[in-house]
Amino acid sequence: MENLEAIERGLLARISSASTLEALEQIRVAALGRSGEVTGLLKGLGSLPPEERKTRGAAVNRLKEQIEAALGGAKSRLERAALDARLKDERIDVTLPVKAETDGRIHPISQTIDELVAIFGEMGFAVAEGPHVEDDFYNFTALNIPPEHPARQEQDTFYLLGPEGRAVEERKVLRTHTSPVQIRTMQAQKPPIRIIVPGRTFRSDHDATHSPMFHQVEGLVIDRQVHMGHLKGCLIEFCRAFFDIDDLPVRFRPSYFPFTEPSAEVDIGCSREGGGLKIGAGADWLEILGSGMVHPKVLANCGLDPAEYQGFAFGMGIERIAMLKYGIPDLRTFYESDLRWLRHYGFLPLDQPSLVAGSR
Ligand code: 2NL
Repeated sequence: MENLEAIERGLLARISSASTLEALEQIRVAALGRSGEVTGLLKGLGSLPPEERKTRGAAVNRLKEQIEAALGGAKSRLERAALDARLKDERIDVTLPVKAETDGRIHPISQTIDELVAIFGEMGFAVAEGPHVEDDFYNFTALNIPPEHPARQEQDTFYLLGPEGRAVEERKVLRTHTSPVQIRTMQAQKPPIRIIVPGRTFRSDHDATHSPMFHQVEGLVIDRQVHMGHLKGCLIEFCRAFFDIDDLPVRFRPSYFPFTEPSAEVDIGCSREGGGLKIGAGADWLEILGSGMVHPKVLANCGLDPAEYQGFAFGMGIERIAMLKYGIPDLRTFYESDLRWLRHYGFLPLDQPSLVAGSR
């Protein structure tokens, strides 16, 4: 009969010298597997007389438990060692400075949108987006834009070709402003609503100061008891944050839009001495955005009761405010994909906009 102590000594020695999990697994199979050494001892018990089987059985089972415990211990030891090796191997130095010299640049339009999101986000606005191809209803009718309004003319708006003889109300248009997204939001959500909508817009216009595709940001606030004071406070705060000038003069001038009543255009102070334009205090004014209290008819068109809810809205061109802030002289250069232009006017990925950093 085999010497159990010798078997145990042999197996324990092999287990403690196993240097990989794979080697350990081979030892386990050789000892406890279907045709393993210890398994063989257990199988052999059946042919022993009852008395001997009892004492021998207890000893073989003790051996089996010893080996299992030793295998478990060795497995933990090897796993820990493997983890330590990986941690050492894959260690990264998080204190290394980031690699800032990259050829990639953030386009000024993207940067400006990120800045708008940072500023209005801090004021509690969410960002909303919607389709570029719109129904006449969302782009014009819901906004109280009458059927004969010049903006609806073929020469100003891109109409999509559709089935022959499609009724005027069913015509699809490339949205001429981002307002349809606000209409959709008012239909879908209950007030209070505080959103900004940055995005592409399209008008059939192409010259030195107009591009057929350009970007707008509009804002919408709807709640009970919203008034012109909220509009003014919000937009003064925005202008000062965006241009990073704490005492920037801001002026509200009466205006007209079909979708707001009353309406106001917003100007900021500037000076034009010596040919150059400088934003800040000065003798001149520069128009930068349009705004107003949402027209009661627009609220009603969206299913809101104007006696219960009011709100204000505003809109501005992103190219225009980006050109003013970053001194970009020509609108057309935004879309030329000129890498030298992008290297000059673009932003590094690490120029993260934030409100405190003057959104720069
Ligand atoms: C401008 C002026 C403006 C709005 C946009 C708006 C949207 C809804 C309801 C009421 Cl859904 N108003 N938008 C209001 C006033 C001015 O934009 O000069 N944009 C470039």
